[in-house]
Amino acid sequence: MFGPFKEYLEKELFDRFELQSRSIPPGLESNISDRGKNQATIQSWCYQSPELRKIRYTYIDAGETAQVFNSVIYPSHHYDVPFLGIDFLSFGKKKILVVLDFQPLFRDRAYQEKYIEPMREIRDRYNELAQNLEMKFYDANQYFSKYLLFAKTDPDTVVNRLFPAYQEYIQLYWETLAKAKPLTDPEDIQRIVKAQKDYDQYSAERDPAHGLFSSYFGAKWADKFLYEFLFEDASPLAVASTR
Ligand code: BLA
Repeated sequence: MFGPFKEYLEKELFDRFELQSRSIPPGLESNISDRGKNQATIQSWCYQSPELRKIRYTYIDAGETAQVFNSVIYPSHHYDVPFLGIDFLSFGKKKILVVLDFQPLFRDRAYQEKYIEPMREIRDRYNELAQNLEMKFYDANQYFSKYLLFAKTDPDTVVNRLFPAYQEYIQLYWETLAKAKPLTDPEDIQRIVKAQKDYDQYSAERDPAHGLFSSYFGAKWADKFLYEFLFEDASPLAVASTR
């Protein structure tokens, strides 16, 4: 269902950046859960470039039961540019949830003007994908922008509306990155290091995918995948022990 989205992102990345592979801890690159006819595979890819310190994406293919495409792009610590966050999920073809955003590191007016306002024009042309749904796991005011695409939708809309919207957001993201001025003051850079780490901690603690990963691959693998790959700058501490 989301194959063309993954291929588009991949081609863009390879055409535009000098990518180097970034290692994924052994055993986490892929996994297969074989429960008779409900086979599920998960596969992940990870790269870096001078501008982007971590580019990761994951595809879960459980046939008709579940299709998931998830990605986060982390800019270098020399840029205060938001993360590009992608989370597209389809369960049994009936329940399709899509989230796409420039995930802000900071929430002040100047940051908002610079990095979030430019999304507005695109968002306004894809109203049906911006449904203002309530968030149950995350706080919409933490690491989400006010122009995120967040929708419960159907396969036709995925092809005819989400795909063009996705391409426009990604193009805007590359433009944003190209325009960004690298930070040079070590204090400014440290502020980004901290903000990106806080995002990993927040995300690891709340990720609604833990249950999904556990059900296919077991809780131990799920914890490892979250804390050693997806959000590797988070420390497991409290949360892992309560699971
Ligand atoms: C929700 N994301 C979800 C859900 C799952 C995932 C299972 C719950 C769906 C439901 O309501 O049943 C899946 N999350 C994943 C997977 C990975 C993951 C497979 O991290 C990793 C491989 N989530 C993100 C990113 C964004 C994001 C980058 O990982 C930003 C675009 C958003 N996912 C997001 C939001 C929800 C969600 C906003 C709804 C959560 C809520 O209601 O609070």
